[in-house]
Amino acid sequence: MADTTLDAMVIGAGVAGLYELHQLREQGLRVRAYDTASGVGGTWYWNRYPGAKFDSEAYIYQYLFDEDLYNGWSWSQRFPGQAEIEQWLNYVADALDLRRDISFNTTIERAEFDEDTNRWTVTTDSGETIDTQYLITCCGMLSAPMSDMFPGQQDFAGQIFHTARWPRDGVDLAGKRVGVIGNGATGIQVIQTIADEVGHLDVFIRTPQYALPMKNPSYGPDEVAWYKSRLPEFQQNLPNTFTGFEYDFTDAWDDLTPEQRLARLEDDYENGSLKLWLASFAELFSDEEVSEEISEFVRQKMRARLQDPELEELLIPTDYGFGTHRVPLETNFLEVFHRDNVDAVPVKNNPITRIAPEGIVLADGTVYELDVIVMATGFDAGTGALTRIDIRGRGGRSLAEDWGRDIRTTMGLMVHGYPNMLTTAVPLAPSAALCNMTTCLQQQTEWIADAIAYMRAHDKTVIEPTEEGEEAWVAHHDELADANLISKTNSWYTGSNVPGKPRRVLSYVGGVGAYRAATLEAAAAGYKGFALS
Ligand code: NA7
Repeated sequence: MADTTLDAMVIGAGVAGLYELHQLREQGLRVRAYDTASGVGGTWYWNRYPGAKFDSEAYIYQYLFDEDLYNGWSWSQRFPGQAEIEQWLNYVADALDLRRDISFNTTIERAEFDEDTNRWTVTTDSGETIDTQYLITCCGMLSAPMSDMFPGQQDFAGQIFHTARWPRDGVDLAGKRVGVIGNGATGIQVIQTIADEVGHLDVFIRTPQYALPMKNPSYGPDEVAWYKSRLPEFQQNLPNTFTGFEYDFTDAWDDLTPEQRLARLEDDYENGSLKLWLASFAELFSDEEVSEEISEFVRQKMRARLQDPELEELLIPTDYGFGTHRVPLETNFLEVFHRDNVDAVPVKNNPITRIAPEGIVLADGTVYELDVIVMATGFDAGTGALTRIDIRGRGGRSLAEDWGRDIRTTMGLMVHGYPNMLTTAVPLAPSAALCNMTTCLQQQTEWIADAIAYMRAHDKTVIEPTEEGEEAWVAHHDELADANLISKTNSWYTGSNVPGKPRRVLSYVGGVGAYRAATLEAAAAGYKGFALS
């Protein structure tokens, strides 16, 4: 006998998990969410490193389904920081009275589908067993940290932290010798924030990043009233744009003169947001020449800020196109390297080989002596959160083994062989890459809630994508992905940051609006591509 019997179990109490729990409870299901964390927030619970903040405008990184919920919270900035975002998700949990149906401090270790009962048996780290009809994973796209990376890490005599496991009480960096490994979106936020405070900062750089300066005005009553008045527009617009942001591609590159193109790029750059990336020219992702022109536009901006040939060589990308992996927004990130207490350490040709008790060791034997090491080394994106759970589908098949061979899903919503397991923020749906995460997660959780409502209304108990349905989606995904320049660049977007991970563009690149239409069409056709029984 299981300790707990549910209709639906939700793993994760972040943006997706909270909303899924709410929707299924509204349907009258016995539903409960579980989370390793001691509070709600998911990504915004874990990523409390110095400088963590939005790159999406706060007013669109929102739940859109309830006007009162939207209007009941007011943001202090265009791109607020982690503390405020975590407070907002706590506000949501309280406003929807979700906490009573969440088990915190609980890690899911195993989930096994029983083909006789058509139900899942789930085991937690405290030994609790849960018997549930539906298993709904809301574990986040970027939640499995790449933290165990270098030989000798355990023997480091100082303190070592992955950014996604930053201590709640913070870390005293004042006057310390600090090393940061990684300069992705996370590393950049850390580096620009702590440079002032530390004694000395070594930044270990393997791949430089295109940097776009963020404009982050504070919001008073006027700005808050302005964005709140736009809710109907956002409800209409966000689910249908290419990336789930408020802006979209409007002009074709070939329709404009070179002067008009430049004016457009300047305009988008001056916006101080991700607009240059997500709403300048769609050809950025498909046409090598356009990609190179826009990349060069950004490089020039970076050169003008650096004005130092050595730093330009080290910090300005030349071997991949702008926007073919995550573009970070930054504030004085490049200028940090002009400071006397900051050094950029190139590690592409002279890689980090191990961590010694005194610091970081490079291939040529150089040792960087450090008090604190910050690992801004990223995540096993899309798959890691689920492959770190022992998930067993039909015939005992293992999701970790299946995805270890080939990463396949049906619209990122289900996986063939795993009946009644519904997924969010997994590969082959728009997730984190080219997507405002809340837009995508709302759409996915709503699709799942609707599917369950449909099943109940039609007296069905089991849903599973057919093999052919999955094959068709994977083929469609790959066709778009292979034509996209993202497929040529190494990053978590293609899974290349995890040794041995099968390479595939993880996120769907056909556009948020097109994805949404495809999922809704499948549902409207009686769940085409899925078998219901
Ligand atoms: P990312 O974007 O995966 O960045 C990880 C960084 O860590 C990146 O600069 C890597 O360099 C670097 N890295 C990883 N391993 C090493 C080794 N062995 N040596 C040197 N440098 C290394 O993770 P983030 O946390 O910044 O961002 C993840 C997402 O969170 C982001 O895209 C947003 O959507 C939010 P590399 O590029 O591999 O050469």
